[in-house]
Parts: sequence; C-alpha cells; structure tokens
Amino acid sequence: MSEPTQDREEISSFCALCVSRCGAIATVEDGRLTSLSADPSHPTGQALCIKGKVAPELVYHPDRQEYPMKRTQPKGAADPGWQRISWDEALCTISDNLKRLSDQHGPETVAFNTASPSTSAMSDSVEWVRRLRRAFGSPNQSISMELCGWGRYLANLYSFGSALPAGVMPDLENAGCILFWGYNPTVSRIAHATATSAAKKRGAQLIVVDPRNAGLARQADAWLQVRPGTDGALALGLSNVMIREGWFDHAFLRSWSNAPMLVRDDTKRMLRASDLSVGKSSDSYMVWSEATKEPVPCEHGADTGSYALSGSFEVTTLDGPVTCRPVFEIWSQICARYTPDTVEEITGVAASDITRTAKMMWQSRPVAYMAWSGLEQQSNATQSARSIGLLYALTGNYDTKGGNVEFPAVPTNNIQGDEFLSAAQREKTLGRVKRPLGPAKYDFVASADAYDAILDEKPYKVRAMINFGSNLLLAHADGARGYEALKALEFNVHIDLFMNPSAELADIVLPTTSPFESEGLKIGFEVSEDACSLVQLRQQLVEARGEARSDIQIVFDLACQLGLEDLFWDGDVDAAYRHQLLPSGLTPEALRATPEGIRVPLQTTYQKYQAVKDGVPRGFNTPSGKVEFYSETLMDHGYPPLPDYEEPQVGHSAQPKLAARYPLILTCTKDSLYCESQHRGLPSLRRRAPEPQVDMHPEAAEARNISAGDWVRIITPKGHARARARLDKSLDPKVICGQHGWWQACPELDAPGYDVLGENTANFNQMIGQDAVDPVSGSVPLRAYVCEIEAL
Ligand SMILES: Nc1nc2c(c(=O)[nH]1)N[C@H]1C(S)=C(S)[C@@H](COP(=O)(O)OP(=O)(O)OC[C@H]3O[C@@H](n4cnc5c(=O)[nH]c(N)nc54)[C@H](O)[C@@H]3O)O[C@H]1N2
Ligand SMILES: Nc1nc2c(c(=O)[nH]1)N[C@H]1C(S)=C(S)[C@@H](COP(=O)(O)OP(=O)(O)OC[C@H]3O[C@@H](n4cnc5c(=O)[nH]c(N)nc54)[C@H](O)[C@@H]3O)O[C@H]1N2
Ligand code: SF4
Ligand SMILES: [Mo]
Repeated sequence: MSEPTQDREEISSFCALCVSRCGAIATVEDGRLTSLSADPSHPTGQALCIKGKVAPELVYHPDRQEYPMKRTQPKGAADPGWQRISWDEALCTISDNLKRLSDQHGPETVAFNTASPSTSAMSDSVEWVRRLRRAFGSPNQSISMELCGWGRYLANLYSFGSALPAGVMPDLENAGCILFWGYNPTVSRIAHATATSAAKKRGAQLIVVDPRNAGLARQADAWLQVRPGTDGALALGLSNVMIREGWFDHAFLRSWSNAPMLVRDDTKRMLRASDLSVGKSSDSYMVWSEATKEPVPCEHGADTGSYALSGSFEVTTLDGPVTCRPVFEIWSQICARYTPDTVEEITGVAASDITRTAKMMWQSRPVAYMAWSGLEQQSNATQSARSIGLLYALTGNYDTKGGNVEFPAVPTNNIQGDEFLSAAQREKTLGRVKRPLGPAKYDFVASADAYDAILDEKPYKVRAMINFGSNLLLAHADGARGYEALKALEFNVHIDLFMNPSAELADIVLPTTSPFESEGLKIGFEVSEDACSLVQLRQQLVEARGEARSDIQIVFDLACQLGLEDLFWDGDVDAAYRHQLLPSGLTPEALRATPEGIRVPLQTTYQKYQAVKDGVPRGFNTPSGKVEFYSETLMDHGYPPLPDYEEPQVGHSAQPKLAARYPLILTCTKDSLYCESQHRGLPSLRRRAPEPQVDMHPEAAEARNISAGDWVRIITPKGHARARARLDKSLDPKVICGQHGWWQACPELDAPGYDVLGENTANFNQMIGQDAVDPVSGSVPLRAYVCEIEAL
C-alpha cells in the first residue's frame, strides 16, 4: 500500500521546456513533482502539451546526470571511462584549461555553444552565458542561429532595421488576417496556436504556407501547399498580384519606405543630392516629384503624395544625363516575372489560390505574420525572408494594431556584457570574413564555421568548447564532420541533463537541473501586451537531482573560478537579478513572494516610427531610416540589393544531373511529442511515437514497393538514414518529410537507441551537407534536399 500523501502543494509556475513557456500550476506532493496543469489565468496558460504534462518523467528519469564526470579513456573509445569527480575538481580543471588556452592562444580559441532557448530552458540563463563568454573575451558562441533565427530575427534587419516577425511579433488578438509561413504552432508554440484558434472564432482569416496539411493548415482559409524551398517565388508572386491590383498601402510606401527613391541605371546606386550639383554636401536620397517633374530630396516622413513610385526619368547629374527609376519600379518589374502561372509551376501552388490569397491579405487587413523553420533551414533563406518581409511591407501593417507590433518591454538593465568585448575581438568572430553580413556580424557562430576552425584552423584554431546543452551531432548537418571536430578539441566541457552523443565526446560533463528543480526569471512572455507585462520568477519546485546545479549557478561558479567575480556580483545570483530588475521596480524577493508573477503595467503605442523626437521622426533603424526594399548594404557586399528567387541549391532545377538518381525532395518537421533531439527516453512520449517516421505519398510508396510501416532508407548524395514509412495522401508525391533527432533509447519500454553515424543510423542530419548554404547567412538546407527512398 502506498503511503498517504502528507503534504500537497499547488504552485504557480510555467513550463520552460520550449519557446511557448506555458503558464502552469505545478502539484508537489511530499517533495515530489507529480503533475503540471494549464493555468488559464496566465497569458500563455490556455493549454499545455503532453511534454509539459509528463514533466515528472523528465525530472525523475533514471538516466539523468547527477554528478560531475571526467573521462579517463581517449575520445572515440567505446567506453569513455566516466569517473565521478567533485564540483571543486571540475571547476578547477575547467578554469585551469581555459586560462591556459586563453593565455597561450587568445580567448577566441575557446568557443561557447548553447542549446537553443526555443527548445530548452536555456532561456533562463542564455544571457548570463553570453555575459560570461564576453567577460572571458571570446567572440564565439553558437546557438543554432543559422538554422533557427536568421529568417525571423536577423534577415529583415536589412529591410526593416528590426527583428520582424519574431521580435516585432504578430498581434494575434487583434489581427484580421493571420499568415503563418513555414510555422506550425500547434506543434511548436501552443500559446500561439490557442491564440490563433480564438482569433479564428472571432472571424480572422488564416493563411498557412506549408508543404504539409498539418496542424493549423487543416483549419486555414487558404492552405498554400508550397514545394519545399520555393517560398521566395511564392512571396514574389503574391506581391506581383498585390502590386498589379493596386492592393498596397501607397502612403506607407511613399512616406516610410525607400520605394520612391531613385536608383541610377548606370551605377545601380541610389541617387543622392550630391550627384546633382557641386557643393551639395547633403547626402539626401532623391525622389521624383510628380508635381514639379524633377528630382527632389526625399523628406523624412513628410506628406509625400507627389513622389513617383513608378516610371523612368532622365536626370541631369554631374556625370551627364542618367536614367533613374524609383526602387518600386524596379521591384515591381522583378515581381512581374512571377505571374500566378509561373509561380504555380515553380511552387506547385495553384495560380487561382495565389490570386485569392493576395486578395484575402488585402481585404482582411490588418495582417499579422510569423515565419519559422520551414523558411529558415534553406539555402535561399535570406532572399525568401526578405521577399516575405517586403510582401508584408505592402500591407502597411508594420506596428499597427492587429499587425506585427513592437510590443513594449518591462524596463530592465542589460546584463549581456556587450561592453566587455572590444571591437577588435568582435572582428575575430568565426564566419565574419566569409559572410560579413551573416550571423557572425551579430555575435553568432555557425556550426560549420566552428568545425572549420577546429579541424582546418581556419581562420585560426579553436581549441576548446564549453557547451551548455545542445547536441551538435544530431541537430546540425554533416554529423560525421561534427564528430571529427568534437573529437579533435583539446578540451571540451558539456553541461546537460543527459549524456547525449555530443556530450560523449567531452572531457568533463557537468549535471544541470531541469527547470522544475531551479528558479528561472522570465521578464515578459512575448506574445501579447499582457504577456509582455508579466515578470515571473519560477520557483524551485523540488530538490535538484544528485549534485546537479542550475546553468545560471554554473555560470556564476565558473566566473568566480576564472577570476571574473567582479563582473558577477561575487557569485551572488540574487544580487545580479536585483541589478537586472532595478529599472522595473521589482526585486527577486517580491517576485519570490508572488509565484504567479507580477505585472508591470505597459501601454502599447503603435506606428512608433512616426514618433517625433527633436523635430525628427524616429523612422526605421536602417541606413535610409526607411523600410529598405533596395538595400545598398547588401549590394556593397556583392549580394542582390532587391530579393529575387533562387532555386534550392541542392534541388532538381539547380542540379538537374542529380534528378535521375534522387528524384524526390526531402524536408522535415518537428514532432509534437519531442523537442528536437530530446525526450525519446520518456516512456509516456515514446509509447506514442516509438520510431523515426518518414511521411510519403501512397503513389511514391507504391512505385517503390513500400507499404505503410515498412522500414525504409532515405538516401541523399551525402548519406542515408533509416525510418518507418508512413503514408500521407495530402503530400505532393514528389515530397517526403522526415524527422531528426533520433538517438536515445527508452529502456523502460525496451525501445532502442540509434547510431549517430554508420550503416544503421537514423540521424537525418548526417545526410545533409554544409557546403551548399545560404550565401548571406550560412543557413543549411535541412528543408529542401534531393533524395531517394528505398525499402530495407
Ligand atoms: N513539440 C516541439 N515544439 C518545439 C520544438 C520541437 O522540437 N518540438 N522545437 C522548438 C524550436 S527549436 C523551434 S525552432 C520551433 C519551430 O517551430 P516550427 O517552425 O513551427 O517547426 P516545424 O514544425 O518544424 O516547421 C514548421 C512547418 O514548416 C513546414 N515546412 C517544411 N518545409 C517547408 C518549406 O520548404 N516551406 C515552408 N513554407 N514550410 C515548410 C513543415 O511542414 C512544418 O509544418 O519550435 C519549438 N517548439
Ligand atoms: N533536420 C533538422 N535539424 C534541425 C532542426 C530541424 O527542424 N530539422 N531544427 C534545428 C533547430 S530549429 C534547432 S534550434 C536546433 C536545436 O539543437 P539543440 O539546441 O542542440 O537542441 P537539442 O537537439 O534538443 O539538444 C538539446 C540538448 O540540451 C539539453 N538541455 C535541455 N535543456 C537544457 C537546459 O536547460 N540546460 C542545459 N545545459 N542543457 C539542456 C538536452 O538534454 C539536449 O541534450 O536543431 C536544429 N536541427
Ligand atoms: S508547449 Fe509543452 S513543452 Fe512547450 S512550454 Fe508548453 S507545455 Fe512546455
Ligand atoms: Mo529552433
């Protein structure tokens, strides 16, 4: 008979296992976490997914790391010979090695790497890891930015000067039309899925662009079944219809974008006042005035009804007469090549659906949009993200209620240590020379660049890595090269809840807590004004497993060991929180006393680009101060100034010779039951999805003698991986959709693990190369790659 429960507590909390950060009520009985349920009073608490509901299985999993370990056998040995060590020994060894390498070779030879906060509780600590890395002096940190973030945060910096759409978030509560592009929040962000269902109930239109009819695509008013990797052409096609029909916000484009600015046909540069007359020191951009029939300086935010958006004009410059055209004229001509019929041919989306969707966007404004993995993991990610961003600019809905909104933030002190790293040190960020406008410009390193630095010493040798979670061998392409790189490191530390295959190659593994065993400070929950106003210090619900410490504690402990205590409040995390929270008026003590969090009242104002300060409108944070259709920044670096469509680099059009051997197109998606390469060891989840699956159309299966449930081998020019066939009539017969992240066993169910490399591997990502990548960002085509499939 089980013991009667002595002590039962319900505590307001939130699940930190993924980006959704769902508001939750935790039940703790006799010191054990027993359940997690949705907390509808929380702005992200309408529902929990099953991963959250089975959180106790994660907390009490028998395979959790409980003690610091060091390896005693060489890397690559079948048994690393893990030996338990004390925290003191671990921290001393790490600090001695890091200081030695930094003294001898420079701090940049130590690279940091973190699991993505979208798929882990690293959101608690990632800013502190960044502070530690910068205080240590290294410019190098990987966080999967080239696979997860470029297309929705950084690419549109070149158009809008802001992180559209993931920083300037969709205002789903007020949207008239919701556009989800390669994004399926039913799986990936429950808080957005529930908000979308509510929006649909009150009449909002929903457009989903996805090769699969899954999740919200099933409820969409328009489901555009795009062929993987052809999203850019679809965006240009939709823009073409909107321009042709006049379905765009003329006033916004004239006043707040560089659409009316003149471009010289001879140099392809924007026409400046100084091009027209000597002594004109003004660098003003010029537009064509329909009123006076002459070029005039573009006035910032002025009433610009007379600015021409189309046409071609002879302008007398200091170099003689030059034909100039407004940016919008050139843009319209690019879009005009993408007629509905042409786009149908490229993307597979019916021409009539393209016209209907363009109309829907215009008529049901305001449009709120979000794009994610379907768009980001592509060899043409930058062009596609910019094309979609500019399509969005046509609506004029930027920072309007119901569009994509710069929600206000609770004021806090920035603790990420930007000031610790010199400009000279930043210049050394891996990838900076190869892709000067890519993630490296913003302090992010791509895994391929880290591997090159470790193995080829290009541009210098990286000798050590500190990994806060992450699973490079499963999560990133070219697992074989990843294996060689991790093996070649002189010193490698991995901090994790579990011993994953990447951690197996570390010298020291440190145990970290799950988010239920540690506090976590969340300042704003992102998805709405109300969510942004909530500050919550998640309570430690139960004792940490073994000697596990929270990531933030490990950061502070390491900092002190490295002699950086002055920059880390002498190791006092509470003092650090106090400093961070100071401008908000909150304290850790007040938050601890209010587990459900405290709201700091915020007021959303809209169209903040119009706000006037010192007589000048704020505008956009771009070189011209406007939304940049035409980017001289990109042009100056050899990239096209306006986005155009580029075929997927490992695709049938770009490489027709591969078509006979690899006639299918491979994409992939995340699993609602698992986060990335995690959670296959949790019995309640594994029972529901015991094996890696690949989805294919019944016709494609029949042509290859494959039946539902057969083990098959997916083959690409780079490698192969196994999976069970699952038939999906709604897929394009040429498209197959796999899953990544399979390695972990679930002993409780006798469910096997899978090799990371080799004949029997199920590792999707070792069949994808890192050579043909997006030229601006290094984004890797995990979502559009030629392949074949055969029965095993
Ligand atoms: N359950 C669960 N939740 C998660 C995660 C998880 O692993 N599991 N991971 C977290 C992380 S790290 C992230 S980045 C987010 C990501 O969240 P999402 O971006 O929503 O993730 P996916 O479901 O992989 O991809 C979205 C859709 O893109 C589609 N797609 C595939 N190829 C293409 C293409 O070429 N074009 C277009 N337009 N669409 C395409 C897929 O069919 C899929 O439905 O989710 C986070 N949340
Ligand atoms: N084919 C394919 N590949 C993909 C993707 C895809 O959709 N398809 N998605 C890509 C995307 S969007 C991303 S973000 C990356 C994700 O790649 P990663 O960020 O490497 O994520 P995971 O593979 O889930 O590995 C996370 C590891 O961190 C550990 N961990 C979890 N929580 C914590 C924590 O709080 N602290 C610490 N220290 N460790 C923790 C987990 O136990 C696990 O071992 O994968 C990318 N790879
Ligand atoms: S979606 Fe699931 S895993 Fe993610 S935060 Fe919510 S409950 Fe946790
Ligand atoms: Mo991600």
